[in-house]
Amino acid sequence: IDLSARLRRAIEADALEVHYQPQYNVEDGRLLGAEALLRWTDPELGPISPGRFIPLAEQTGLIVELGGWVLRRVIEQGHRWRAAGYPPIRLAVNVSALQFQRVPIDQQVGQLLEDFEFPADQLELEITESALMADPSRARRILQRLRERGVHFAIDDFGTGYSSMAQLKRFPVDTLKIDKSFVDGLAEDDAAGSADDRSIARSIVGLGHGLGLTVLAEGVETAEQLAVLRELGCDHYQGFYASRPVPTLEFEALLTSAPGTP
Ligand code: G
Ligand code: G
Ligand code: MN
Ligand code: NA
Repeated sequence: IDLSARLRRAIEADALEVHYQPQYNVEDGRLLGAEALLRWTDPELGPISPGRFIPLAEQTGLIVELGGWVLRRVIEQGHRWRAAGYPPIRLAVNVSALQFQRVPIDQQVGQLLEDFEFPADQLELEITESALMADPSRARRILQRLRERGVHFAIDDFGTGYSSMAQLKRFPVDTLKIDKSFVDGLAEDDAAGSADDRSIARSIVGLGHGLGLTVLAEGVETAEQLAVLRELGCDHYQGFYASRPVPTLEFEALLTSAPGTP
């Protein structure tokens, strides 16, 4: 059977998994939230990366079910953590561009928040610039509706797209995520591009703060990168330096032992 039939089967059988990558405050190392990241292991083919199956789900229309599945799974998990008395954190869920175009996520998310009595302000949706720019007025309406309920929005992979400041300030977003590609070279002395990466990161922090937004750096792998981000005034970060995306139980251990950088 083909890969998309396997994926459909996996969704129906609840055989996908969500891993959580913690997000921290740069200044004091406090655990603030986590990005939910899908993981799929096919019984015969082994692990298949979301970089492969998300585009497939988009092509086949399965993204509707898949997107709904991951939102439900994360909100349900968030509800459980709340009920169990874990400290409140914000959970971030990726919404792909085609998913955003095809699924009325305002309705989908609104319903799930009600079903699980989940506080809207503990949910963040990550969207790319290109998803917003495909149909800016529709995007604005959808974001507005969810923002009114309290849902947060982050712009994922920021800096790799082409949105202008003028466009950006018209969307009710809360966070800019500095793309990993600009974080990679942040701390290398004299390496080609490292001065550029620092300039870009500095500009994004300035732009974000100028618009009243939080700025988060992703893909932070070293203490040196984190030190540069602290110098630049970047607010939050995630990355292998602190933690990889981890399964639910491991994340619970992090929640229990919070706060603190590793
Ligand atoms: O976790 P990893 O780095 O392998 O993810 C690869 C890509 O897949 C990233 O771009 C990430 O945003 C995307 N991705 C992971 N989980 C989800 C998900 O639940 N929904 C969507 N739309 N994309 C996801
Ligand atoms: O596109 P998006 O930003 O959602 O993708 C997040 C992806 O980046 C996930 O697949 C996650 O596993 C990966 N990731 C997170 N932190 C790091 C890191 O420090 N280094 C590397 N190489 N990948 C990371
Ligand atoms: Mn993301
Ligand atoms: Na990203």
